[in-house]
Amino acid sequence: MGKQTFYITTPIYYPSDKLHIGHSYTTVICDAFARYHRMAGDEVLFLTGTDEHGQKIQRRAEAKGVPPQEFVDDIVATIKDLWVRLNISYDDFVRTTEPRHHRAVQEIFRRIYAKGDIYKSEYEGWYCTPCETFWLERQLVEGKCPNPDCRRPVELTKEESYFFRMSKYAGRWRQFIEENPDFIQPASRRNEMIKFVEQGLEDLCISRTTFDWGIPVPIEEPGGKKHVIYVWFDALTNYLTGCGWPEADPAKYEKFWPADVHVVGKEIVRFHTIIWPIMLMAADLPLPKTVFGHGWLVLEGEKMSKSKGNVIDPVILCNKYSADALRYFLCREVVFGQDGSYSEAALVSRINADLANDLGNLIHRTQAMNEKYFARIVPAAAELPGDDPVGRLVASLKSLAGETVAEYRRQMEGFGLNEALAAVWRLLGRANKFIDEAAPWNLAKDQSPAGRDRLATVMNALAEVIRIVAFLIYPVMPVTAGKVWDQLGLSGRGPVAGQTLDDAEWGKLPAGVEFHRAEPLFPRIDPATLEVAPEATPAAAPAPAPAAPAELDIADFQKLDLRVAKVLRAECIPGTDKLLKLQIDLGAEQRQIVAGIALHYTPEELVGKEIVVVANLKPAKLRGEVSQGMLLAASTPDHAVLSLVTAERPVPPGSRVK
Ligand code: ME8
Repeated sequence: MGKQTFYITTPIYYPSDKLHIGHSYTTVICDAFARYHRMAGDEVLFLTGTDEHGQKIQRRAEAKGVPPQEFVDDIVATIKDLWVRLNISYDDFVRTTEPRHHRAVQEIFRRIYAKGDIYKSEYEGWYCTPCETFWLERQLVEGKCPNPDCRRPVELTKEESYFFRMSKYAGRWRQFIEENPDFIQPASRRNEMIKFVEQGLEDLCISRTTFDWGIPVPIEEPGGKKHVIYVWFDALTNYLTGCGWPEADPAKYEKFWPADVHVVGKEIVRFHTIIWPIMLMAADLPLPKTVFGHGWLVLEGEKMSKSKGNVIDPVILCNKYSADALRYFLCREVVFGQDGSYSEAALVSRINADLANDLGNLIHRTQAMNEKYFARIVPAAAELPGDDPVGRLVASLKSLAGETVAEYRRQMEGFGLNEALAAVWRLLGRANKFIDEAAPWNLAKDQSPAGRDRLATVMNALAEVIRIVAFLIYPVMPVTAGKVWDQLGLSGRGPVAGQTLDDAEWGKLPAGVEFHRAEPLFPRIDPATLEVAPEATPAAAPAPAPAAPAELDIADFQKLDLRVAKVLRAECIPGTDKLLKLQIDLGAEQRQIVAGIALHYTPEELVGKEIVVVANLKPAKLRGEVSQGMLLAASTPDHAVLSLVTAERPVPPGSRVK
């Protein structure tokens, strides 16, 4: 039998700004499913990308004074860098500005046009640029965008446009939804979509003439008028581009289309479950099997979003806690499909409880005992008599391990990611308890052959559980799984990434492997060190300015020794989310300063910058680090934006600022 295929996609994100942990959430989850399916033996296509056209991007580029292509190129580079940091194993990345994508979009447009389902008319209605969505007058809420997460002003739009005859397909859509109850998941979103269509399906405006940052409509216009294709019509087609449609790679298309699942946030389920399937119906192409609309990561009750400015930078969290810890948190904390809150305290508590304690301790304790009792070589299990209490404990652990693998597979096949992890953690909990119940330290006192057999069987069982757990955590924590694999002396069998899940079966631990000593996987984090106490807030952490600053004599001002300094190195300080430690060159000397700017700048961005520092400030200690000076930065009143004061032209480090 040939391999099964599995085609999974993320939304393609707008490169209008750097991405935040909401976007990382979707992408990490898709990565975990992609890795799971590869390990389960499927041939996987995992697609992500960027949605680069449209009025929103064009305006952002104009505001920055750069051509749109240059604008998106810069942001796409940061997005790809983020995916490297988070170990995202995508197989392809579609940028909608690529020629292969232009061909796909123009082809689907042509096909639907040839069928008579695209026609020209006049559009008059409302447009929300941040959401890139057309709205009817009756849909607006108090004259604003009805999207509850947006509610921004809409613009009256009147222009000649092409329309997609969606209304014609309402009946077919309804029939499809009834015949394919699993197409929209979770079920609650399905009901919402049915209700939406029941209110009446309008034809959709699919071209714009008032700006030009888009894919041209592939139809000769009488007066040479230029229409560009509506950005959602363009973006949705990426899922076909990514599998080689229409002519780039027909074999790939045959193999992978229709997609197994499009994973999207709940706010864009409507585009994916109404517009997209109808586009495919009209183009006579098969429909994807599932659209999964997950919930939002919320911060203090509000959706995290770029426009609200309440976003958390995943790069900072990766640097502080490791990509695996963040990935685990995102996959475990939120029930897939529902909203979930993000807080750093919750992340730290998951690291301490689940990773340092449950997982880390099991491995550490097992390794230490194995070293003590068997000189690091994992012993073979013995046949213990049926009534042996230790034998019974091992049998029960073995049976739970088997059930866990089965439950894990079932959950992963059905998008139950956090349930799958919960099952693994139940096994870890049981294994930790098993150590206390089997008490190897007592068994070790019995030096008879029967006593040695018992001890060997217990140590073998623990190593077996750890080996199986390495498989099961791999999709979510690939680096950690690799470390566990190596620690267990299994690197000779190839990397954990190349293993197949069929080997996650009790008894497949090779004989004679050496369980190595290693650094703790996840050192415990002291929650008390989480936030910087207000009195310790260092230089440049934005503080509200006094209402009326007192006037100074020039002599007072001259007391300040302001200097230009070049940043030589920068790094995060573990246990804080705001502080960075900088080594700076002041010309005559090098110094260390600590600055509260980690939420606004990554260490890498700072290196090489010529900043301005107060050089004659008394040294202070922050989080145990000496700070010899203070850097200057400007901040908006809401602290959302922080901007370093830098030297406008290159001057030698140490130059006086007057
Ligand atoms: O909508 N919680 O792009 P986008 C969870 N270009 N997920 C979140 C989130 C949050 N707080 N914030 C964002 C677009 N996301 C279109 C998509 S697809 C053909 C075109 C995730 O940059 C979630 O997956 O606004 C959401 O759907 C997506 O990012 C929106 O990204």
